[in-house]
Amino acid sequence: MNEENMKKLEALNNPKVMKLVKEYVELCKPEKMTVITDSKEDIGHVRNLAVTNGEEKPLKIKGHTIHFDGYYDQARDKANTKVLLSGNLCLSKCINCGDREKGIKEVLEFLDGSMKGKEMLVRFFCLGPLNSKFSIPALQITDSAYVAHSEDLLYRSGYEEFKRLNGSEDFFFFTHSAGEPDEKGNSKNTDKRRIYIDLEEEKVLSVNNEYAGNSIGLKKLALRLAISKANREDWLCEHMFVMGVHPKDKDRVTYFTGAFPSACGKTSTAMISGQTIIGDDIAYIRPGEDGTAYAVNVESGMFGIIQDVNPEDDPVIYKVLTTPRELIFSNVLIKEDVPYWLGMGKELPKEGHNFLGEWKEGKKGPDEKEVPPAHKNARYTIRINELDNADEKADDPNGVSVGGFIYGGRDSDISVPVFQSLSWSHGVYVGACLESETTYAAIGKEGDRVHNPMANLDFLVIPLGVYIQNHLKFGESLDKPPLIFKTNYFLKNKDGKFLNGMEDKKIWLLWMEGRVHNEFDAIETPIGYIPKYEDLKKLFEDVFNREYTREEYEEQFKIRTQKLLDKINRLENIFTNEMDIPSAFLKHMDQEKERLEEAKKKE
Ligand code: GTP
Ligand code: SPV
Ligand code: MN
Repeated sequence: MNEENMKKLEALNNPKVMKLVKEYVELCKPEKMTVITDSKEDIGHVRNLAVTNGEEKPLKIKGHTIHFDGYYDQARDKANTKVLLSGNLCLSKCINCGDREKGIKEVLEFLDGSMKGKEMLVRFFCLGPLNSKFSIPALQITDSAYVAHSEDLLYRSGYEEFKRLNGSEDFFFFTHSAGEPDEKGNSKNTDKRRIYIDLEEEKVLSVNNEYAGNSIGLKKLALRLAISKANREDWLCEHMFVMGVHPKDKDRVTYFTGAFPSACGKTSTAMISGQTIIGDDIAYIRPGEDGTAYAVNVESGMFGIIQDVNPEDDPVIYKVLTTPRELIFSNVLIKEDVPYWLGMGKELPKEGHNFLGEWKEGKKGPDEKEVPPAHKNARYTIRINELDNADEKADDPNGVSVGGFIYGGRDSDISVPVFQSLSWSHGVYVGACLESETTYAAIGKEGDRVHNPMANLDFLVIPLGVYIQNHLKFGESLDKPPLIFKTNYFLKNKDGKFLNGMEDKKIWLLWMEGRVHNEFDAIETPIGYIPKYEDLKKLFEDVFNREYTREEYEEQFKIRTQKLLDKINRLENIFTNEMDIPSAFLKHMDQEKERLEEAKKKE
């Protein structure tokens, strides 16, 4: 450790930081170690290192770079992500747990010498706005300049925040190593990829991977630690966007948060034209002094899905991706320093460079599968405060008062495009019963319908029953809890065609906003309140100047009674195998079943 680095660490006056850094330098054996403060020079060093060490390459547009993850490292690895618990405990059927002692021993062995010949970066960040009751300081050690650079785009710098800690041990800690590189520079030993979460010491150890969802401590790894912290401290930590909804010709903004499973619509919703974005992935939510819920974006940037971003469907994002700014593309196709991706609205080149390496049409990967030009889970990384549609309260340490929660998933044949729950506790039931088809954002089969409570299943580290109880309690503690809505953008007709266009979600959003202000009547159905045809017709006319027909409405908003009953049956099987499911939740399930059976008799 040279003098300059030592000084930077000493200035923090934090024995735990000092101890951890020394411990992991000794274990990982990097060639060099650099402590990065919040200064422009230090952060610039990380950005340059990512290019000089080959993890990123500059592209044609100023500030844009490309990073490729390894062929087998294109999504979150659920199987090798485990919550470590002492004494063979299991939290829930749906949570991947492992023995703590064995797990730590295993991952420390993989980390031993993992940074040989590389530069270890020591980073300080703040989860949530600076100097706020929401904020959680986080220490990240990594040998990947791409990971550290991504974190500079995605999170608030926290070296100064660590000084304010005054030596406290209360921070999250993440160690990551990409491990030994292969000939392309990617993690070689993906069979030894591990992401182990230690709730006891609030740390996560991650090795032999680069894909952001596995490597970036502050993203989904911190989400898991924060869910445990929120459980202890009575607030909520959710896989949610935070956005401002701005109704036309009205001088007001209403804030919404929305939970959708990975690749199911958070970014697409938060970036709808005419609205403002605070965050697109993770929110901390606490009760405010005025009796409403307050939310902040944990992050300050976006790691967004690029597939299907085109000038017609996502004009706001498309412009961001095609103008100069600091931006990292990952796993798209590159030809002559220009990026191409699936669904971008123009023809893609037949050859170029992608996550396989040199690629041309028809080429097969090491698994003998034909390789598409760009990966479905290809993404872009940007800062939110540079966007024209960034909300003015994006960094407000108090957060924003939330008018509504939205839950949504990929559901081709059951749920209506939008409805409002009957009450807070019924809304918790609706969120906890969310089902969605699996996507390319996690390794494994796509398109399987799975139960994904609050879109947070992959990140749960507390028993499902406790998680649901916390939501019930949270709403009860508020004078004015957010209204809870459910959306479904993915309803299809018999021929497999989507019943709604991409932009239709704007109408659902404006309807929900109006409901928060008591501006629309609604129809009570067995599942909750659905919009009246007349209100949607007017909204479609006002916003898109398009006719929304009664036939469209009837096909989209019919209550599919039998399918809903089948769904309850599926979920009953899951919930009876879980411990401590709150009785209020089970009562909603029984009551909804009764209402649906009644309705069925009348059909
Ligand atoms: P993570 O970043 O993985 O947490 O996901 P996200 O929830 O932010 O996903 P995102 O909004 O980026 O959704 C990605 C995919 O959903 C894209 O492939 C979109 O084309 C598709 N999508 C979003 N909105 C709609 C919609 O209204 N209709 C249809 N059919 N597809 C949509
Ligand atoms: C998700 O998978 O939900 C994402 C991308 O937002 S990441 O968690 O970074 O893999
Ligand atoms: Mn996500």
